[in-house]
Amino acid sequence: MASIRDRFHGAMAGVVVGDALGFPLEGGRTVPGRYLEETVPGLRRLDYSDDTALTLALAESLLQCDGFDGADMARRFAATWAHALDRGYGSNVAKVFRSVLAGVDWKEAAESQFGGAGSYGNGGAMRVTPVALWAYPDLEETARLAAETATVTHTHPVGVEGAVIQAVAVHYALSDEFQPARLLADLDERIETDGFRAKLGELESCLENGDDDQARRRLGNSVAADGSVMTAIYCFLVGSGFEETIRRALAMGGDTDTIAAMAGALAGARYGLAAIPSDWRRVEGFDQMATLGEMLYRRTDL
Ligand code: R7I
Ligand code: MG
Repeated sequence: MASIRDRFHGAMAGVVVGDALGFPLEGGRTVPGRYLEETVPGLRRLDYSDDTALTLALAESLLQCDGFDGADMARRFAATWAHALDRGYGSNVAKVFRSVLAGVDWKEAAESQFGGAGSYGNGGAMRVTPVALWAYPDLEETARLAAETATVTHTHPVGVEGAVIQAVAVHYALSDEFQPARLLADLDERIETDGFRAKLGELESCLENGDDDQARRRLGNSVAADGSVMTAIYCFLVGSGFEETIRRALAMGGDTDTIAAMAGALAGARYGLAAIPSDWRRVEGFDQMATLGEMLYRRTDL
């Protein structure tokens, strides 16, 4: 089994590998034949998208501020967005960043999204991996901090819960003796929104038959948190290694980069950095993400 240190590195690197391999496919319905075997090796660059850009910013904020500081995190997110606008950001989240840069209080900026409903997009979940590492091995701190970091842009209960579920799943994936049943039992106790409650039931039946087409239909492949977080968890739980998890996630279509980024975090946390194929390591930001994994590891007592 990979060491816990290697799994910290793997969780962070898994985000960027899934994200960068999925980015060219985002919104597509199917993966072109031999995508990983032929298309990817021929691509000159494999850039990361907003998923990794904000994961980096979130990790740096936690490390610099020694914990959650909403104003600092909001400023870093907004600066990251402004620095490279073409990384495929969600269509509405840019409004939050513009408001923050214009001096609006960070809480107000996020709360006013969608007429005050807040965003239920998967943006809070896609960037949450460093939270699980930061708080490890404290599970309840992981869940609490995940919710806090989500509210910097996503205040809708589904957007917040998506971040909590993904962080809790990374936490379980990091544990020495990972048992899927323990993760599912935890989620069964923890989930509060109707959307995720329904998806947890679907996840359990999808896991019984392992049919990816059915999983795509029943769990979703959209930018909504409750249309993608359980899909990533499904890919991780049915996949039997890092590579297989990513292949399944890429084949889900739709919000491919985010589903693969979340599934990659889980598979990286479980199988470690050493399990990531070497030709996938040339993605932009790979070393930076692995280094942040090391920095997050060093501040734990493990
Ligand atoms: O959640 P967010 O950061 O976007 C994440 C996804 C990832 O795949 C990224 O890689 C990127 O491609 O987008 O961005 P938001 O703009 O907050 O939410 C994404 C989308 O979800 C919005 O543009 C809306 O279409 C939808 N959405 C909502 N629609 C109606 N009412 C989110 N919340 C609402 C809502 O309350
Ligand atoms: Mg995406």
